[in-house]
Amino acid sequence: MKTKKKAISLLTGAATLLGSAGVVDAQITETQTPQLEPREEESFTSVANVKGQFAFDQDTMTPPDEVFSLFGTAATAACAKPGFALDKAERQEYYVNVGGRLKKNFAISLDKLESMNAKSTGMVCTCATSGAVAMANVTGVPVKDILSMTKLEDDANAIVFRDAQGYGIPMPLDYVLEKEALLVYKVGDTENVEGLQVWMPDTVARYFTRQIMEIEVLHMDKTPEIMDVEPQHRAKVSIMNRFTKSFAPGDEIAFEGYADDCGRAISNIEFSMDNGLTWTSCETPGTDAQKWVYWHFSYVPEVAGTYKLDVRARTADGNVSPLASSIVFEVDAGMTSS
Ligand SMILES: Nc1nc2c(c(=O)[nH]1)N[C@H]1C(S)=C(S)[C@@H](COP(=O)(O)O)O[C@H]1N2
Ligand SMILES: [Mo]
Repeated sequence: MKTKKKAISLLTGAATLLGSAGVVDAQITETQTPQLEPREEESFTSVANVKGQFAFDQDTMTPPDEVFSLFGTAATAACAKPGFALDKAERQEYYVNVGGRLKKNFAISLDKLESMNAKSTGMVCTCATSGAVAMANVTGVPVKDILSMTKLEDDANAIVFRDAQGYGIPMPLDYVLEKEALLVYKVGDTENVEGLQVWMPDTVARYFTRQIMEIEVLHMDKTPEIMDVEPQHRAKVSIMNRFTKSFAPGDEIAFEGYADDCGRAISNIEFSMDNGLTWTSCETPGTDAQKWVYWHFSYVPEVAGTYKLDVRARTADGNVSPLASSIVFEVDAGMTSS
């Protein structure tokens, strides 16, 4: 899978239509275009009811090194501070303080955590304020197992995972236990270079504190509410291709990308090649809502031209992506089909 960092160059036309949505995170949202926005008449070769070969899976994973840096780029600087890798000595000294509304405060080392019963599971990490999503098989210790090392005070109703700078957002304690939040030290087969990160299903990345130094169990007057993805990032969809050359008429072009709705099942991936006038809807039956949908769509252009493919997702509960993902590609008659 290619990174999404090189995304923009092909799509400079899209950026001007974004309005305020583009400000937060230019690199990623530039590949997503609002659907109902009036557009200038552009000279794209229009194909109504585009036909192609569709397939999907839920096992495609983000390469671990991209998971660690996915959101820590300039693109999402507004939302995530870049982390840093621990060296060997720092890893050996790494420990987490666990305290707050507990009968007994304690500290636990990374070594000790790695020797406990581990749980591995496929999970999505989705940014609330951009199109970024990572899908990984993560390994860690359930937060529940850490807390069971002591007793909680009766009034405990919230929990926060903080880094050394104090970054962390309180969550309802029940929620974290019910979602089986994990203190993750391994992503795929790779040691988490930043130490510990909290991951949990159905929850946006801002809760996934990296380089956890402290876990505090809290009593709050009002139990905090869990934030969802921003409305324009519901039913998130992204095209992962980065084309560097033209195609020839008759070439099969294999598009691919992901779709995710933060814990809600995706039911269809939809494609348009006439600027959203007609959509070809492909069903994704039986999807696991805790994993992204990784889709493939192959299309064979018959004539030369400049084309634009728009992709959007539909959820089982009837939501359609407010932002389609778009890619422009050239089919050049001078090229010979490969
Ligand atoms: N320590 C720490 N963890 C953090 C953040 C942060 O600023 N500091 N940002 C959160 C947000 S908003 C996102 S999108 C993800 C980014 O994760 P990554 O940079 O490791 O890919 O980290 C989350 N965890
Ligand atoms: Mo984020």
